[in-house]
Amino acid sequence: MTRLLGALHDDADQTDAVRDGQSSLSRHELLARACALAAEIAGRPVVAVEATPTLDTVVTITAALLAGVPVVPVPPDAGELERAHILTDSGAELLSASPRHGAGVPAEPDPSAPALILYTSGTTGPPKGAVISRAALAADLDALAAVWRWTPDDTLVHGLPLFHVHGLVLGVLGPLRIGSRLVHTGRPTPQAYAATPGSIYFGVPTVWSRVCAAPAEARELRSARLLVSGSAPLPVPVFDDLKALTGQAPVERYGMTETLITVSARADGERRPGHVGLPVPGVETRVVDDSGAPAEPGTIGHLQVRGATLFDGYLRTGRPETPDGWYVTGDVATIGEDGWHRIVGRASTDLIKTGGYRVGAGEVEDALLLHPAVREAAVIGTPHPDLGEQITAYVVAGGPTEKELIDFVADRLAAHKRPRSVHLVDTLPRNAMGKVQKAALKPRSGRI
Ligand code: MCA
Ligand code: AMP
Repeated sequence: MTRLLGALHDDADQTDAVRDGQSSLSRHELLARACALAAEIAGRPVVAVEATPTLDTVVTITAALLAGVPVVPVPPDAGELERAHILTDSGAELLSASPRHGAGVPAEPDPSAPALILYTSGTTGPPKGAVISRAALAADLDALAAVWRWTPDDTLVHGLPLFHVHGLVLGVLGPLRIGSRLVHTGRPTPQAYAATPGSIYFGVPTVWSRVCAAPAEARELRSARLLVSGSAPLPVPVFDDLKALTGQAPVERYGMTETLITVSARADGERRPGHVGLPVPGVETRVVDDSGAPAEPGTIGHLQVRGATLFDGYLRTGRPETPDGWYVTGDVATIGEDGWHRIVGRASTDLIKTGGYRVGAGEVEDALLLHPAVREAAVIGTPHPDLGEQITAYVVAGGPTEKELIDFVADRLAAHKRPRSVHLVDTLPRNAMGKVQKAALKPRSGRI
């Protein structure tokens, strides 16, 4: 399909192609509104969009993609520090949608052109802008369409945020390329999913865990075709409960902002608890040992990926990769004899996954250190029954309470980057070189 959002240009209209809690748009209406806005923004170097979970966001991002203008979705709850960083670093102008009427469909931009700049956390420093090309988006969505047998007959239901790969690329651009309907529920609650008929439902493990905790709502999903889980490890008990309550096992898939979705279970194949499946078409994977040599099947090592879905690189710094073009994911995994992948964990303790959000420990530490009374800070992920991991901070400070420090971070960074708990301590454990020993904090979590 030559156009990135191919189905949007189909003659066959759908009266409610995209719907949120309040209203809906047909394909023709979405295309007309987006073309009008595209005519206004064409030629700008890069635009930013306040990515609220609304149809306006869908229209604005669609317009930028039609115009070939790279778009930066900004988390609506980003605190002042994070927002300023994203806008300054990308040089993007924040768009407010006020389209005129009656513009034609612009010419399709080159597939190699950048489509999205998604800000994502590293282990240290502020988030980096990952540049994702139109070709990578198209390759990934086509691969998932094949693997999940995702067609125009499907109705996708989800309530995920529109500023990450999961909710935006799969959750909005997927339907606009493939032609399925999309219903966005605003928030991904069990009640909203149960009340919204559909054939495919997307969720992060926290969403599925909450669905299982609401059995009446879970049973409403029995008529779905696919329940897809990703963005973080799906605990085996949640896999089992979901299967028991809905009559079907979830389809797990694995990915990253930098690589898009690279490994998945098939719609018509096995679904194995604790495993994320096989590489999708166009993607190669391998597991290597500490020396970089390929690991034996079933052996734990470092997961690397290569192929058509990789990002172009971070803004200004490019794409880190091995000399033969493999992207080092930072995830520790096994690939069995039969090719099935199991994600074991992350190589670094400084990337935390909380509710499916990726949070860099360094970014939260830097925010805490801006507080005049904070002398030292160490942030780690600790197990949380609902969120997978929670953000836990150990802080050496004279004066502020735990709540003051949580609120201090919340003012500066997105809400999910707030520590859930702050332990005020006299000193942080350090090695002879003066480096904080985070491993020494982990076992003592909650007891300092
Ligand atoms: C949160 N709250 C707090 C604190 N933290 N209150 C006090 N102190 C804190 N430290 C508040 C929240 O503001 C909220 O309040 C309430 O507690 C509940 O918060 P929470 O438990 O976090 O639940 P939630 O707000 O319902 O969010 C859970 C969620 C959310 C819906 C699962 O985490 C989510 O949308 N996750 C999706 C992330 C995602 O899309 N990741 C994809 C990345 P109030 O209720 O008043 O607001 S892309 C990716 O990973 C790759 C490519 C892939 O593979 O997909
Ligand atoms: P992000 O860039 O926010 O997309 O986060 C990517 C990270 O999420 C990966 O490097 C993994 O650590 C984690 N992740 C994504 N999907 C899965 C999954 N199905 N199972 C385990 N971890 C996952």
